Amino acid sequence: MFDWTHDPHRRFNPLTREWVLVSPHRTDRPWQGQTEEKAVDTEPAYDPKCYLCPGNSRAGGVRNPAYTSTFVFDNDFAALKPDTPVERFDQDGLLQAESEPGICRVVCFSPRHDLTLAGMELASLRQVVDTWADQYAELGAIPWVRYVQIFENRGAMMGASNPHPHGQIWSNERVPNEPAKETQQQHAYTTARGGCLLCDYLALELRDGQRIVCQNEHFVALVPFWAVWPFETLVLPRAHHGALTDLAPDARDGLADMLRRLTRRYDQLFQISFPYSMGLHQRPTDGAPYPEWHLHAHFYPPLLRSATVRKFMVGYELLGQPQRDITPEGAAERLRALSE
Ligand code: H2U
Ligand code: ZN
Repeated sequence: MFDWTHDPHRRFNPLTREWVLVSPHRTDRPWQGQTEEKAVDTEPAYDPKCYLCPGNSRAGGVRNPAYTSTFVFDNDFAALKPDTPVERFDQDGLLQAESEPGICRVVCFSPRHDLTLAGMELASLRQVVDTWADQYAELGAIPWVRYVQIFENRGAMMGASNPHPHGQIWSNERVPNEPAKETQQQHAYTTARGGCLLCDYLALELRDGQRIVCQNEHFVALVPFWAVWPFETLVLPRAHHGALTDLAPDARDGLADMLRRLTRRYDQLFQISFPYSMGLHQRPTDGAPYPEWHLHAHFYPPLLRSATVRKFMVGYELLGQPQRDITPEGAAERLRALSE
């Protein structure tokens, strides 16, 4: 008899059409490989050497204002530039390249150097949500900007350059790979079956319950059935909204509350300020309506079994397909057991 909690199997991600291998029987295998340094989290409220703290100078000499809530500025080392000249290259369809204009910004979540999303007050988190919504609207309104990617790299393990609470926004002319796959898949689902892929998925998860982590009136956090990272989560609005700008004030409060509750749970899992990459996926901003698009946030944390042992995406993951040991249901159960 096949046992889903023990026997190897693969699961389908309907947002990307990709499969993930699940090998639950391996969860107890020994680990003698690399361990991470356990981060010591004693940051001052203000760091005179931090390039994100209020009033300090950034690389290149610009001085930050004495900001008191959120603060947005153009990235001094932007990966994309708005005035990139238009160029295209195509050799036999095998060598293709095209110029890519874009705008990159940095968003400081708080003037306090020592805070994280988990430690911020609800009202300040709501400011972050409003700032993201305003940036999505402002950048998305630029005629050539077709996609606005809001994200946060949290923790040195994820490549964050600074503990000061901040995220980034990259907006560019062509929809990047991940949201392009999701656009295609949500559209195909609506065309074939009517309804919305993520509305239907959320209804199913709420009936089932075993992958739900926490919920409030407006948002639900769950470990998706097809999660790749051990403690990956998906944050979904209960109502069908395609972008942050569609959220009414009470739903924005709901998102702020969900971010706080989820990150507080994460911090308790291994008793450290939990590293992750998180980002919002919203409808493209090329002017088409995208009625099938359902706003959501992905959290991709790298840690596997403790503060010092991380999941590597190597070998079979790189060459074959992603693989996980602990089941999504087991991960959800552990996250659910923690307090907020
Ligand atoms: P990360 O921690 O996710 O790398 O984000 C910090 C960003 O801040 C990074 O993209 C930018 C870097 O380019 N930055 C500035 O814009 N100005 C500075 O003075 C230093 C860092
Ligand atoms: Zn700082």
